[in-house]
Amino acid sequence: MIKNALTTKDRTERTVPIVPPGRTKRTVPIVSPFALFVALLAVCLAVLTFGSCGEKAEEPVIQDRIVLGFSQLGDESEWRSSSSNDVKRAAEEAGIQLMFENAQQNQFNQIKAIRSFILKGVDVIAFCPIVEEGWDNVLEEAKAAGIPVILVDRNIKAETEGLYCAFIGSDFHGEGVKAGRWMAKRFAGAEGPIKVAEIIGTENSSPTIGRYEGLREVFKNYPKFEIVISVPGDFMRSKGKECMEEILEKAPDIDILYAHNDDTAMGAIEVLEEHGISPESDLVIVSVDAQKSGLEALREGKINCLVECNPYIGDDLMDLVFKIVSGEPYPEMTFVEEKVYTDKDDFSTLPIRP
Ligand code: GYE
Repeated sequence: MIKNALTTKDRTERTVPIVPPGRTKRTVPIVSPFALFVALLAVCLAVLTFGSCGEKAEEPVIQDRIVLGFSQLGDESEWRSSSSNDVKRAAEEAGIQLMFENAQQNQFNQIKAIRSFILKGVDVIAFCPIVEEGWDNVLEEAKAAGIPVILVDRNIKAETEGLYCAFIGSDFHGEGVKAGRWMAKRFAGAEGPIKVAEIIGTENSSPTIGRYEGLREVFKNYPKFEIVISVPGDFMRSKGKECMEEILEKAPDIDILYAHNDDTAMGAIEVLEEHGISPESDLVIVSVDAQKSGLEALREGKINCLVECNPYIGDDLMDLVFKIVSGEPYPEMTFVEEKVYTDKDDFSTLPIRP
């Protein structure tokens, strides 16, 4: 169970008793504490300034929708675009006012965005932490301001507990395990050594750590697999190309390419083809995500196994936001459902990705 959850006291302090009717219109207006404070201050100042002249102070502006500050970590992959689009769609459909900031793959920008959400007095902050460490200070600030924080997609390592109230995303370790198990099955009759090259994602990020460790956990039981090279691809197609060039130079004789996401796999496939190596027959390729390009490559026989990572968590996130704001019980950990798609599947059953 989650260790960093806000205490019940923290949560109830933020409680606003509303029942969202149809999720589009509130019967009771929600007022951000900070907005209310600023509005009241403005009224007091107006009364002090104009009171003696007998003029009426202006009504405070009351925010009648829940305000969610969302810090997206960047734009590095197809998965990320799907995630951003889904959050925007779900917020609109739920009638939640979304303040969306894109950090362009920079932790400092994310911290800046979170600070700006705190200053604006949003009701809830959600963010996809680019790396696991370095969030304690800014999350302490959110906590001091009484603003609940939800981790979306990636996880963090915090030094103190109670810095966020919920997590919603994937089981990255489980994804690594699924990839390893599939490899073990595919190479069940084969003699070792079976040489694996790995293109990892962003260093020190939770998906990279989970997918890296999950695979190695399975391989402990199958010593015939040998990870001969592991290079950082930052989840980007362009870096996937660079990684594949490096792999071909340092370890040309591999049996399996394990890419931590579709974009790096696609970059690698491009390079393999440029070098006259067939992704269909010369090696086995395993990737994570199962977004549009990955699924197309699976259909074309260029990828053999796709471990799904589900970016469509917008609706669950908005549900969580409603529950937290209205003081209802809510799940502290939500893991989304994910499958494995392989070259042996009936392709007509594969999901269609936008
Ligand atoms: O797998 C990758 C993206 O954090 C789960 O980040 C996400 C990962 C996803 O860039 O494509």
